[in-house]
Amino acid sequence: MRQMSLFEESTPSLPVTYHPNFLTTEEANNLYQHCLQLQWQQNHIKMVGKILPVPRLECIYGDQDCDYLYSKSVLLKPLPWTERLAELRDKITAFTGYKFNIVIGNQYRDGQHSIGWHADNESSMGLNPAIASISLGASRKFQIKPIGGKPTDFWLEHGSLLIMHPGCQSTHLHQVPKTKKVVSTRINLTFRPHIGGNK
Ligand SMILES: O=C(O)CCC(=O)C(=O)O
Repeated sequence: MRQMSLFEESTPSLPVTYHPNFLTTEEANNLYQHCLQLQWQQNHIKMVGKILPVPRLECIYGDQDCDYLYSKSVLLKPLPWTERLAELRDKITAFTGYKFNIVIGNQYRDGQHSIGWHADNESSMGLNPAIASISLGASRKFQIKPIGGKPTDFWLEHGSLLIMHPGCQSTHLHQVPKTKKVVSTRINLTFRPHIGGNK
């Protein structure tokens, strides 16, 4: 297993590392085609007394009994790992040393698809989870900031891996903002641990 230094290939003050060529272009192209066939769903979220569509499509694959509830209103129930997703999970574990039980997919079909400022701090992932994020398709701006601080921007490219290391979700928020620019589809896969329960 390859040992990584925490801030390799990234901004030294942030608890993330960015690996732009984690997958070759051919691997990324093939994986993108596979991901288009996954079971994407339009979920709805309860916010300020309203039920609103989540501004992106989502899917989840993973181990049995690893249901994932976020924002106290969206419950994702994993389908069994596909062979390709399980292979990718194992490749990321071999690279990082981190283990994962689920992968949540986000599909951003245009610039209005987005995810707002948040931390992935659901207790079902345990304390201080590491989250590994693969990007496929169009590049989108990803922003991360210390809570109460200023954002740093990354352009997450086709075939890249961004790792949010343990502690990141307690100290930092991140988002993929909307954009008025014309952008084609981007798929994001976040590999996460799961310790049971869905709270
Ligand atoms: O699409 C991305 O790069 C970020 C996804 C994300 O923030 C999340 O799933 O919590």
